Amino acid sequence: MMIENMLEARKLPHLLMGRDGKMITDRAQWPARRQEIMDLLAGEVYGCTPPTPAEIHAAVEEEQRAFGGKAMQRRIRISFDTPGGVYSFPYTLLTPRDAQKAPAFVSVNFKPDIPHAYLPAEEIIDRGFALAALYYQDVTSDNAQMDGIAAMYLVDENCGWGKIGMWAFAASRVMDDLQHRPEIDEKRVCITGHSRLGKTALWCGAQDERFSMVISNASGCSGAALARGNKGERVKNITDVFPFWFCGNYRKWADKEAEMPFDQHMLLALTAPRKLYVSSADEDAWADPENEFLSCVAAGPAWKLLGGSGFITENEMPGTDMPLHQGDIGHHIRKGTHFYSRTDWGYQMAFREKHGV
Ligand code: GTR
Repeated sequence: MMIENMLEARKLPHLLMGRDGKMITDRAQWPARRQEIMDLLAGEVYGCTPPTPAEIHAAVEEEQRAFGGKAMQRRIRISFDTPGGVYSFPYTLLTPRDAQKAPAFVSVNFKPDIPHAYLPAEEIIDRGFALAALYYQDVTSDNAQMDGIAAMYLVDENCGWGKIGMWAFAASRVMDDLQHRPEIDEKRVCITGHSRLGKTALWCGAQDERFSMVISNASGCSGAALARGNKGERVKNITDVFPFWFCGNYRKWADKEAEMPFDQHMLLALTAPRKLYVSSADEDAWADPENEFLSCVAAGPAWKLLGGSGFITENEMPGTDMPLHQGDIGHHIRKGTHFYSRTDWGYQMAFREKHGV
């Protein structure tokens, strides 16, 4: 089936129609529309993010050479004031030897280990990128417990932030620190994550425009994939099993996707005009590669409105391992299952090199 027919069947809420029903046709109207979308997604999906701390403090706790001297590895603790007192968490920064103004990844990770199966740290260093690795459960646990950063703020039961919002907030504090490090090019910092942490990367990059690029690897439901017409995980599945990832309001949309005043293409559009990358795997039906792809197509007009190229694709789904790297939105479908593979990293780094972001 042709892409436009597939999209039409999903009856998405219009990205470029304001809540007043008027079409957005001029780039000057985008900031207001962007804010409407942000408020919708904060209020109905991820919850409201607390204010940015006035300042953070970063202390290097450990420093050593890594990968046979190719990189410098630093363990850095970030602290800042919250309503509940000073809060701190650690992250690890790897910089290529003698790096000055290196482009960087902020990677939100499932494991504290460096490297690990999803995080080919040495290969990343070898291509000249710095890597800021944040272990998500150093920020708060991946369950309903209000521990870590969750304990530091009052959380409204309907629209208070969920865990995705908390991990995203921490990644922005890592960005606060990277901005002051001479080894890092603060204009070329990309946030990435896989699956639930791909959802986190998207929400972080949506809110924090200092990131020049945002990567979603297999983020699926409540990440890159459209909810309407989703053949994998649905809002009901995800809010039954992982209600704590979101604000309380999100549950009310279970089995009511068609009535939602938003869909996930709007989340993707919040990255515009910066670069976005969406990767999927062909056997990862739960994340629904088709709905991740269509979401990119539906988000593209935001980039076009702002004078960019958007998503450049043929009028049909691309095959596996046929990366689309021409436009502002990069995309590939890897052969295989739910995973963050070296193949994915390789395509994503190639896109960054091609576009200089
Ligand atoms: C699944 C969840 C997905 C995805 C995945 C993961 O169980 O249903 O939304 O986030 O976990 O994070 O690996």
